[in-house]
Amino acid sequence: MAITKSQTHFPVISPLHKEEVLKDFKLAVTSRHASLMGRKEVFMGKAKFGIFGDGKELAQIAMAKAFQLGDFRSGYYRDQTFMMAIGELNVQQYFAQLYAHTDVEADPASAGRLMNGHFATRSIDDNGAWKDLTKKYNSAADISPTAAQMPKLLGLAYASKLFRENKGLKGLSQFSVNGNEVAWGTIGNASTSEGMFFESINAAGVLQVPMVISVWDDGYGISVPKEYHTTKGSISEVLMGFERNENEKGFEIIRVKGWDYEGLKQAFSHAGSVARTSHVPVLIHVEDMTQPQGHSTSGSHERYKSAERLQWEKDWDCIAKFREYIISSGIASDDTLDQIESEAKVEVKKLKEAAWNEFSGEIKIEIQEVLQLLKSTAEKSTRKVVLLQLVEDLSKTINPIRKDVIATVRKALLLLRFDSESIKSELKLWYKAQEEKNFDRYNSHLYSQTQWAVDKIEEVPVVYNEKSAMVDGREILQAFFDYTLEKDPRFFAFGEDVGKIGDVNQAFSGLQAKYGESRVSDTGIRECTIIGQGIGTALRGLRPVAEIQYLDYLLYGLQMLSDDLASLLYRTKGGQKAPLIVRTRGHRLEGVWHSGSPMGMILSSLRGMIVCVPRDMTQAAGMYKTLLEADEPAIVIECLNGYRLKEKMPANLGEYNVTLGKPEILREGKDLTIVTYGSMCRIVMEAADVLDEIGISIEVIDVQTLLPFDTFGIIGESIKSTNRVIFADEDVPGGASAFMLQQVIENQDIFKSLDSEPQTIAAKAHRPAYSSDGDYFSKPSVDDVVEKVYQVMHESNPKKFPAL
Ligand SMILES: Cc1ncc(C[n+]2csc(CCOP(=O)(O)OP(=O)(O)O)c2C)c(N)n1
Ligand SMILES: [Mg+2]
Repeated sequence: MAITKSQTHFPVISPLHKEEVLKDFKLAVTSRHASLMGRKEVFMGKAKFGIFGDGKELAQIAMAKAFQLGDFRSGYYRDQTFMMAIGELNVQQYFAQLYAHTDVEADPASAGRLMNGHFATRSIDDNGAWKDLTKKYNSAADISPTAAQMPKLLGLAYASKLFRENKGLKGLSQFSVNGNEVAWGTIGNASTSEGMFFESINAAGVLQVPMVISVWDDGYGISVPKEYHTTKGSISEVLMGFERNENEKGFEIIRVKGWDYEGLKQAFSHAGSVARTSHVPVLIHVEDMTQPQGHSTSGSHERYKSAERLQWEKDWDCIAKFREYIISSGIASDDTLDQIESEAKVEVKKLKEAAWNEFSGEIKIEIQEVLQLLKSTAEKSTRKVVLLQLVEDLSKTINPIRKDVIATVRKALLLLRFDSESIKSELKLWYKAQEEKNFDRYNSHLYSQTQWAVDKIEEVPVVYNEKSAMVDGREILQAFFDYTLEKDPRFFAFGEDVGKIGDVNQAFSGLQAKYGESRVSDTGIRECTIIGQGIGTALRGLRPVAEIQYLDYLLYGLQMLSDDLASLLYRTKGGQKAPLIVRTRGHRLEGVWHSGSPMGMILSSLRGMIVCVPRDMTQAAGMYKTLLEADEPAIVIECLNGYRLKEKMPANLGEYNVTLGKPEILREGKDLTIVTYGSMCRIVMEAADVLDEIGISIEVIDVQTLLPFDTFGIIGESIKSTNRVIFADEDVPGGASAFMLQQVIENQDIFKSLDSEPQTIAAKAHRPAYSSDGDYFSKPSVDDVVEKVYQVMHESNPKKFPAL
């Protein structure tokens, strides 16, 4: 299919068309004035930073016309006009986000948690239940890293394919109407240089999904012109090899100008129908866009654009061109357009002020309360003079924010430390109430707060009977996945080698043949978009298990997990969820890239996710069960060396679960507690036998999950009876072993119970060397554990345990 060349068409002007054009003009100028005033607000100090959608208005109005109920957008910070056009953002909300108003009503996208230009719709209600997404215009929740909207865009589109092809999903009417939904992406021209853009484009071409990706091409990425970003300076040129033809599937590629109102409408309408009806991905390269105010409030574009370029941007500004078009086609006069524009400007100003008044009004009330309290406290206190000084300072603050209020109270409480409780109790009470409110405003929703939180899932213990045979660990997983595929049509799994051979360790063996490709499938080698595919499908009500073949390769997908998935619930303040389960295997096999245990990396980057570290496949299956009943995103790290080890087949497979956050005592002992997880459990248990023979009794605890971490206080209780503790794992020193130590020391009140210094056992700081000797000299062995425990016992009783 040839590239559609952009040209201005002059349709017959009906009253209806005229009305539509003038409505579009009104929206374009409304959005433009919001951008212009937004920048001023930042320069006046009322907001910290601003990035705006000026210069991109027309294309977004055209995109909104093709966008239908049930569709999804996954885009970036320029899309304000689109969001306004679909009715999911009004001007007041736009300014509320700019000011960081923490009220969900005021800023439904992020409740003030994200800088402006980060859009989202709310797909779950306050109880965490899904809304009917087919009756809504949907936008995924934006994130700042360039091109990071792409991987989940693929997943949003892939969900439509599953809804169309998997007959078992037909009953899920609140998520899809026969897979008719299109996923619409937007991206800046410079951001197309990112690897994840190309990975997503390729995957969409392979999968043939209804994804329309529009490139807003304004010729720059901040100060860098497109010649430095893109081969031949044109992304549509570069992607021509992806174009479909009569014999081969691929992309529909369209090129259009950002100022061409009729051309844009035609392009988006065509793209929408191709994607919707035939599930063909479409790329729309929108050229000749401008940035009237430059990139953002961080700088001015006069620094890097020539006078000619700046003049060109004025001449080819899409609103100026739209105006010319309206006048030359006889739709309206200059005066009429002036009139519309000045009305729009007045309206924007009014709504901006309303947003400011609501935002600052809340804080003003808090200030009044604090001033009153401080004054009355000062009257009773010996620190009257300094307290009244605080009163004066706070009342004089220009554009005060919440920090000014709370910092004043905290200073006052420090000053009041010698005053009696009765003098300061009112102030303290007020502060405590604010702490709760501020927790909700700034710190809530890292994890689910609803009935689908993992800690709300009731425990069902594993049961064995006389028929329970000893089988390979992988057979337990296979039986569990079989059971779940049968039972839950929303459940599906995909990844490298997951389909035909049922994963490299065969936990899905035979299941593609049994349930079909829409349930168990192979993907290309593309970890980043495997995660995106999982996020996007989970955002649309499905229950994906996305497989990363080896834990060491999680790094390729980690960015999406960290930036997007782990922060989703938090950054929307409970407005969206994506209960994706990432399945992977690690800890021990062979060598530098197949035996890693980068748990510290995971713990630091994936707060917001559940981190499960099952010691065997029975525990793993129980954890999957819990996760599938809950709605929290999770990663499950199976033991790479455990698939062929024998385990007893549970009699209630698919029913029993594992309570997450609850460690299990694997062996009772009285001298020392060892806290560990995963493959290290077996090593520590072996060491326990050796130690037993020399008269040292150790208690072994498997934490089972690192996030959440021992919410039952089981480790602390154990230490209170053994009085000694070692935290052992096979991450680098200072990794997850240090995390476990910190969690127990800070949360379980053990300091006074300790008779010996708490210790950690970890791997060497480098990655493990190859082969069995490499493992022995890199990772903690039974001997290492024995010696470390012995050393602790020697220090406490050198007579009984002489130095080795
Ligand atoms: C991964 C990443 N690197 C760098 C940045 C900083 N950054 C923000 S916007 C931007 C330029 C993007 O240009 P383009 O994609 O053309 O979009 P435009 O702003 O021009 O619409 C850069 C480098 C970022 N947000 N994310
Ligand atoms: Mg650009």
